[in-house]
Amino acid sequence: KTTTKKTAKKAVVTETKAAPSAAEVAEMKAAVLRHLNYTQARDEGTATARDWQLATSMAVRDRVLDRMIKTQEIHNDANARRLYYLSLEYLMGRLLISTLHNAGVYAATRQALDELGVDWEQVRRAEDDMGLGNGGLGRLAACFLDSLATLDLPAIGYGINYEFGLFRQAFDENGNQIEHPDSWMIYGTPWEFMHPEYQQEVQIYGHVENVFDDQGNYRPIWKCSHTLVGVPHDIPIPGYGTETVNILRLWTSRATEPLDLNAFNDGGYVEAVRAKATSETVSKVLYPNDKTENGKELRLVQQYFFVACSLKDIIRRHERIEGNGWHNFADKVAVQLNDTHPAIAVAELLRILVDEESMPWDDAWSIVTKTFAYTNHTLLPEALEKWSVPLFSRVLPRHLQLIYEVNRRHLEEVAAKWPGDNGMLQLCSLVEENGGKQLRMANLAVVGSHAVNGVAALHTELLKKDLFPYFNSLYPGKFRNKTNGITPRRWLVDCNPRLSALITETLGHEDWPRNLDLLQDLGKYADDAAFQKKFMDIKRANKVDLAKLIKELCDVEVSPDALFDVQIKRLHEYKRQHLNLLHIVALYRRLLQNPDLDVAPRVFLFAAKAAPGYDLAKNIIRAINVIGNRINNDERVKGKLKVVFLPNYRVSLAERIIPAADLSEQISTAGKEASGTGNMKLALNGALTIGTLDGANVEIKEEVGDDNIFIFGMTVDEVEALRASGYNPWDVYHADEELRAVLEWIDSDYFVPGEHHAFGPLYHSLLNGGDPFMALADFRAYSDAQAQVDLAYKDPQRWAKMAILNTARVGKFSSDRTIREYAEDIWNLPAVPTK
Ligand code: B1N
Repeated sequence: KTTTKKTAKKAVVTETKAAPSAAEVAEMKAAVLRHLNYTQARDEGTATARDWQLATSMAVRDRVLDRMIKTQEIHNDANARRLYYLSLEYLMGRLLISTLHNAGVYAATRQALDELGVDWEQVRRAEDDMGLGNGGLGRLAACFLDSLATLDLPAIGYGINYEFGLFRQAFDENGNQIEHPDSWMIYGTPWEFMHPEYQQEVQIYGHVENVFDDQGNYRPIWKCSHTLVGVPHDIPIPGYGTETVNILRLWTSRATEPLDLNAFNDGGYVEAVRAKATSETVSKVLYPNDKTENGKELRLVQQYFFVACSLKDIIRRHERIEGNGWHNFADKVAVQLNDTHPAIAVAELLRILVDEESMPWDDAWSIVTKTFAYTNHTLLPEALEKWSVPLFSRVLPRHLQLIYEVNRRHLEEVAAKWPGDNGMLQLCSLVEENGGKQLRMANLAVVGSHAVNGVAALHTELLKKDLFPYFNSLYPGKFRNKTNGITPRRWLVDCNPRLSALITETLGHEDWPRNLDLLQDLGKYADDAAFQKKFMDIKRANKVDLAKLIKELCDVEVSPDALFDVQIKRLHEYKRQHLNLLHIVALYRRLLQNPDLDVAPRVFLFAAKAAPGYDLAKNIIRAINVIGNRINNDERVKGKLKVVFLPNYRVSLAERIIPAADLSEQISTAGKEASGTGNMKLALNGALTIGTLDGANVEIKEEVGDDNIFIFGMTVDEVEALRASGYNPWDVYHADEELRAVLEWIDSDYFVPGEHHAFGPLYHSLLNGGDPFMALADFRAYSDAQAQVDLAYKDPQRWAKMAILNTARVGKFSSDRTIREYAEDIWNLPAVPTK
């Protein structure tokens, strides 16, 4: 047990906000102490960091709750149109700091804790991340919630309250990834409120019978065999600089009460409890797969469970105000599908309207398509969800029938547009017939929505041209672009207080976190030596902090004067962490051959989780760990090169790395990264991008200008052309002597003495495996671009100017801009002021 009373001097605090009033501070102090005493049952003398963290969280929570209740009242009274965001993932991270900032009590609370003698750093660190997502898709949902509330848009997020979020990552002594369960809520969380009064029952499994109803009509009836109960847990989502507090509603699965009485009477009490426990597994654990094969029954049950609970909740809310008001349902309800994970909602709403409300098909279908819109997040074929028909018909037999009927009507339209074209029918069908029959959820989502969007300009073009050309001509205008964004609150105000204070001081106002385009004005100071010094001193201070963390976590010493070169994102072949590694090994080799080589000292930082079943990704993690370790301990490189793999990448770790980054690695194979959002966070914090023309990198280049970014490698067209001409990685291997040496070195037992071909899987994927993501084809261009980076870094004025211009020019990538575009172009959603 650690107590957190501070012994040493006061920490130096850079505050963004004007100093709080004494009354505010006193009020906060009292609130924290009250919760410490009466919620945590502690006194100041015995309180742990966790006690203080909880007491502080609850003190600020109280304020937010008042506003949340008021916001909901205003939305209900105004009968406001609402946006419902359906997502299987929300990567919220920690909530204390963001809530303090958004509620406007950050400074007062910091001072209150200071006066209480509590170490803020320990309090901050005591909070577990809420890690209910895999990566970019889940974090995007979290940024969107922040922007929706900040823009006073009435919105509710729906998802699953996973008991276990994304696994915690550790490394074993051989550098291999080990997964540990993330039991983030084992001791409860201050941010969630259970609402049993709004629980929903959901039917599942069973079969369909055809029976006569009481009007003498023959109709299919779904006889379900299982019932699940969803209990909502609400998390308040306060906007920044507004009184609006929206809600994130996450469902926990429970069995129906009471226990199965037949089993109980038969002496099957334990069996009945077991069945209850099975129902409760539905919300147990987040699938840790980012774009790899899913297809598991439990995953389908999760999807249906949360979609069915959410739709019932939406309908309940609508009926409470409107009575039986289907006529204006689509006027009041907009539902956004975050990828195809909630696409079953299309069939579920149709089922409710047709089966339960006995609505004519065409009327029902019109409500469905007016209600839904779908965001596509990837073109990778392995990530496009498909459900085997036999599995689907067991879990959702009635939905299967309805989807077949949707398909029958849809294919009539297709046949009318392309008469006699069987190939077109096959492409457009909701059912894939090759191999075992499978339902194509992306096709269902496209057909069942009025708008479909990609997440960056390039991605949307490829969506229209390569993935869905036939749907694009069948439905002109349905496809739109909505370039992703990030919330500047978490990704600048909260995570980089030093830079935030400098920006506020320089611009002379605090409007920029709500209007990020105002950062443009910093451009004036890009050449100003005094400003450059302040900007780079802040970068250095952030690097000092990160260096301490690296020492703590990895026991590696790094110099804050070295170039911090970071690649932080999920581990996936298309993101090409292995291209980065090949270049590191080439640099190492150059340094061994010429110890006096004039290169700026560099620290290569990685952080990434691999899906537990993705063996090649895990082999790459091991290679980076092992090779890094060898390099770090080789005296001959004289500290010019360090390689660090920070364990357990997550939102709160990103918040430590990003403010300290000099260089941002965005090196995916062109055409494969739909957007990326880490690229935006890093640029906003003054890191320069080295990247391919992929995803949102293209738009970052447009914004910051060609002189302030390092672009290299093949374009989408060049990638396609090379593939079409028959790409053979052995050709590159034979033509590039250095690359050949690097690959053979990696495959030797130099890095793992005594173990042959420790990185065989990596070596073989790059050569005999055909190098599917063309790392070798881009190697030389990448290495040349890295040489340009080295040159630029050796010119501190030039680097400072470039870094400042990055921060100044990426205002476009605020998620406020993204959400405004969705609200205007897709949701038709007016703001409802709460002040
Ligand atoms: O979504 C992000 C984009 O910025 C990234 O480029 C994109 O890779 C990411 C199946 C996914 N696409 N698809 C997923 C996640 C979980 C899962 O089970 C697919 N994630 C993305 C935000 O648009």
